Amino acid sequence: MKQSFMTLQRHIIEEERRHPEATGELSSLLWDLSLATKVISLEVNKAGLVDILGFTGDENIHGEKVKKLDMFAHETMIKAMDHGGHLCVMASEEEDDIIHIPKNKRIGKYVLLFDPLDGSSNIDANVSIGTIFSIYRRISPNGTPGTVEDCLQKGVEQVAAGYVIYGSSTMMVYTAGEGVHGFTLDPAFGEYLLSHPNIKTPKRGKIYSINEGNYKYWHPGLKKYIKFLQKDEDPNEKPYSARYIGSMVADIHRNLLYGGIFIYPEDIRHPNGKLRLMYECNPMAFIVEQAGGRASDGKIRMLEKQPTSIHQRTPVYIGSEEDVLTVEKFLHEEENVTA
Ligand code: P6P
Repeated sequence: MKQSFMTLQRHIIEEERRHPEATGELSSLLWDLSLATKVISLEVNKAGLVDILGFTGDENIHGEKVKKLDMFAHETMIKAMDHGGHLCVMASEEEDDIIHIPKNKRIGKYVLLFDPLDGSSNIDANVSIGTIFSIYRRISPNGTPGTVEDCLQKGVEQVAAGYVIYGSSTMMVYTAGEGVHGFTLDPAFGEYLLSHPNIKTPKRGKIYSINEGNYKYWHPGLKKYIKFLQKDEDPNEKPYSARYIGSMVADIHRNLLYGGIFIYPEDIRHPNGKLRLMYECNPMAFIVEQAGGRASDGKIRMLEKQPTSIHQRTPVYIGSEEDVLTVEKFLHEEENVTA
């Protein structure tokens, strides 16, 4: 059935209409965000042409400094978001400290955390990468500058979260707590059009995504789980397929649509894994749960973890509900055995 011609803006307004108490601030915030991602998408999609377009190393044909793409994305997000009057504070993967709203700008009631360009090390290989964002209501007094505490709320307090994947097409996937919806950017006229309404992820998948190069560092329970997926013991059972792009947004987006599990575990070298809680795992967990999936650190529901620092890392097991429940069981049994 042909999708109705629904733009992201129209969709956000219709979602908002379902909440009479809504002031429209969240809608304008999401709208400003979508604008920033269109600018980033333009730059990401011409990155491969840098040498051809006359960029000489660190300067472009206008003599402007050519920035690393993730720094460009970081600065674009700040430029697009710091004057809309909807935010009291921001935090970015690219900035150690919290990012205050400029003094002469109105301070709003929301908090934005983001990874401006996750997976950017892949860009030279033309691999899909993405922007991830997470939005909270402030907890500090209205009208005052936002604080670190505003940025350290449990994931379950998020009011909206989403990602934009810059791949064969640019697509924004977001949730405001009422389902997950995907919009594909039509570059012809720069609109995000609803292409994946109300995304639901399969309860069990047939794909697992993990960097198997780290096998020797894994804990025994995880090793047993991966062998279980490879159906080592059951000659008649079809094994899961291994799919790992090495770009979190791309791996999770594929598993969201097809089903499956993405894992970046703790291991003997990194007790907290590699990925960040506040602007990678929590927003992805909100989205996956809203799509009927599950996300944890192997023990605790991801959205229930109490953050202690903006850039803290966490192990992450995320995707189809039954797959995540199964790996949690393997990890729990191993813990009991070794306890
Ligand atoms: P590894 C990309 O650098 C990233 O932050 C995520 O997007 C991705 O899932 C992960 O790291 C890949 O890490 O150690 O497997 O290369």
